[in-house]
Amino acid sequence: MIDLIGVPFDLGGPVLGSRLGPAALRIKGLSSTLTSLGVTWCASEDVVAIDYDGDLPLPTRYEKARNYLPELRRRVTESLNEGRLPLVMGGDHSLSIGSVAGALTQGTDDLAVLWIDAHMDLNTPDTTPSGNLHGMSVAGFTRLPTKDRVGRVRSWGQALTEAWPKILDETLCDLSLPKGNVAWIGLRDVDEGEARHLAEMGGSTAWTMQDIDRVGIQGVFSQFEVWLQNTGASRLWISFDVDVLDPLYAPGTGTAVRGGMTYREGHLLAELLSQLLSSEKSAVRLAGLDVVEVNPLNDHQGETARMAIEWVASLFGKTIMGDHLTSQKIRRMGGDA
Ligand SMILES: [Mn+2]
Repeated sequence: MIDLIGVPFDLGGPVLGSRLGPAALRIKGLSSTLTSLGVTWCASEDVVAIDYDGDLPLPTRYEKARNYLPELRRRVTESLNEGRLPLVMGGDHSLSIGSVAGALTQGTDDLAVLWIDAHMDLNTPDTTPSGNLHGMSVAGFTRLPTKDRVGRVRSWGQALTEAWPKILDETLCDLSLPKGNVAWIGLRDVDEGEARHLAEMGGSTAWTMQDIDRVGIQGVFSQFEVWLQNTGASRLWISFDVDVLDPLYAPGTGTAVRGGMTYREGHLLAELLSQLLSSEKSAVRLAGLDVVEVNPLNDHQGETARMAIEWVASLFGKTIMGDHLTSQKIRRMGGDA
């Protein structure tokens, strides 16, 4: 049973509109797609209300994030305690501080996070060029330390310096993900500070678009499987930012970067994950899933929301032939399946 948890919050990023992401995913048929795959689901109320118009200054945005993130952790925890699988619909990527915090309540060392994104989201208050929380999520749930003073020239510096530890303390309590348990796939827009931070992330590993160009998704995935096994993790949280796809396929997002995955590369990744996480040979199971940064205001006729739903369907086992057709085909070929 999947819990669909909506997070209509977009104040973690510079471009507003992903607050409409959960609505777009619902309208384009996320739940009916799950039903068609035989997956049962349970709709839950949105974690946060859209109780503001337009834009808000960064200090107010931090306060708003501080309010909703502990509530998201509570919802995800509740879902996992009930033995269900949380599917968190964003909203911007800052929500992962809350969703991963929820997964951490079930154990820390046995959890790994797969960050499928054009961006690392590994800035700390002293390295972020913009002050936007959606670029700091991984640094947040791994509790990466802030080393330097935040530059005084930045108007939001003081507010972020004060808000950041409060956000983390109130959302994560004393939990954090082991620094070696993060894998990135699809990177192509990395800040200087984030690249430096990777060296402090233990065995965490990043596969960029160049790696995908060189060895293909299949090659990257094989390396990821070895990495995952070496972490010793038995639960995988997948955080899927739609901007990992090229803007040709996913224009409806806030921080689109060209040179991304093709539609088929994205699907092959989902299909390989599906096989791994459902295989009897694998000890790793899916802990939960974020689908973030769908921004209907930048979209063309809902195609990004539709792409995200199709990606989720592949992750949950949809194949081109379908299991039924596949076994028919094997029988036709003389096999006895
Ligand atoms: Mn991103």
